[in-house]
Amino acid sequence: LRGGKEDSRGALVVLEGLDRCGKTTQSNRLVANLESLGHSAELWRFPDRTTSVGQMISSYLSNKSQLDDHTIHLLFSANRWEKRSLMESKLKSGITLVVDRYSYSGVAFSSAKGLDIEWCKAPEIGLLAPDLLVYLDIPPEKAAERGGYGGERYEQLEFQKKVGQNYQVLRGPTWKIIDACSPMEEIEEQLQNMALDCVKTCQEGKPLSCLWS
Ligand code: DGP
Ligand code: NA
Ligand code: NA
Repeated sequence: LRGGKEDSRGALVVLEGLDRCGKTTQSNRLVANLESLGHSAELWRFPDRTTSVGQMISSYLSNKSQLDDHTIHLLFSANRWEKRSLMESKLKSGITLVVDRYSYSGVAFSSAKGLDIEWCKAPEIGLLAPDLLVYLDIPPEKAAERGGYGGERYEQLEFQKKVGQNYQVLRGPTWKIIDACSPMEEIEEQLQNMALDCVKTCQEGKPLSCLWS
């Protein structure tokens, strides 16, 4: 059957936000909810620490290695590029991908160190653009109160404040904002409704596009 649901693609759904905004919990729930409604869905996250590039990133984040700010920026980007073709083939096979962090983290975190924002965006050009980008909005002070940070390199209030400002600079009209201080069940429901709309649009033939669009 051509032109029907059988050959429709999956949606690329990205969740962004400060550390401790609840992204990881919500992306897990979203995948479970989509699957229980009969959609094929997978949870992805960046950085993907399982690859060799990902292991360099993980070592840097846990302060076991030091790297120049530009170098680590390009490694984070390379980590997304090494998954790009798999990402495209999964989407084309009809699987919806729920991605915990993506290029927007790349730019917001690296530019918080003072790197030029356009320079930060450049290596992300050509990666797949999300069909839905959800920002879980939390004041940095509130995020810091949530059981404390885990002690990785960027998990400090002053740094997270800068990251939050950079997300504001990046924010475009297509971003969907959810108040991350709402009850968890409400966030889950809002996110599910947004994702279901998006999955439908993709099934109906919305083409894949690339960053930065
Ligand atoms: P997570 O595994 O989601 O806790 O992410 C690890 C940390 O790395 C978190 O503080 C956010 C940050 N991060 C994620 N992606 C990027 C990126 O592309 N570039 C930079 N500089 N930092 C990132
Ligand atoms: Na973290
Ligand atoms: Na996370």
